[in-house]
Amino acid sequence: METEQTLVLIKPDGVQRGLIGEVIARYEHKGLKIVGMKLQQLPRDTAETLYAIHHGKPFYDVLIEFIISAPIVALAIEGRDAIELVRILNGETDPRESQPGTIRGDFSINITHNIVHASDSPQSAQRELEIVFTPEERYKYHRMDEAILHPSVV
Ligand code: FUP
Repeated sequence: METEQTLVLIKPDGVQRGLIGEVIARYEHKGLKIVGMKLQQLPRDTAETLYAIHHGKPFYDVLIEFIISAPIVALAIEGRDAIELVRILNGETDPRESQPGTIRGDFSINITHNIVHASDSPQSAQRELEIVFTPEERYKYHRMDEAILHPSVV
């Protein structure tokens, strides 16, 4: 178990459907720590940098137009195994394959409008966090429940 940070974007559909609080609560209630957060309409060049890996794929243009169409909420999330835990909480990329209880399984039915983005590896987390957040925008603090969440290390 390693303490990691990961980038989450609550996509325009999550913001426009009033799901910001619901989505953030899922991560907070799990025991993960929000260390950075901002509402921002992504400039096109930032969106293209974030999704560079998908450039040239059939869904790329639709994905870019969608992600810049309204504000997103960017979250820097920290915790033990945060990268994997956040992706489990999010569910499968295609909401039709996502289990109930996951964010995508509970709130979406369309692969483009799938509510959330999350980094998929330590390398992509570092790259994506640095695109969206300056170092000063990621804060250090303790949650009051850390001793209960992680009893073995206290
Ligand atoms: P994820 O890591 O779950 O966000 O998924 P990907 O990085 O593979 O895909 C990024 C986004 O591209 C998805 F959130 C939605 C979109 N996408 C499609 O529209 N169609 C596809 O077949 C795959 C991805």
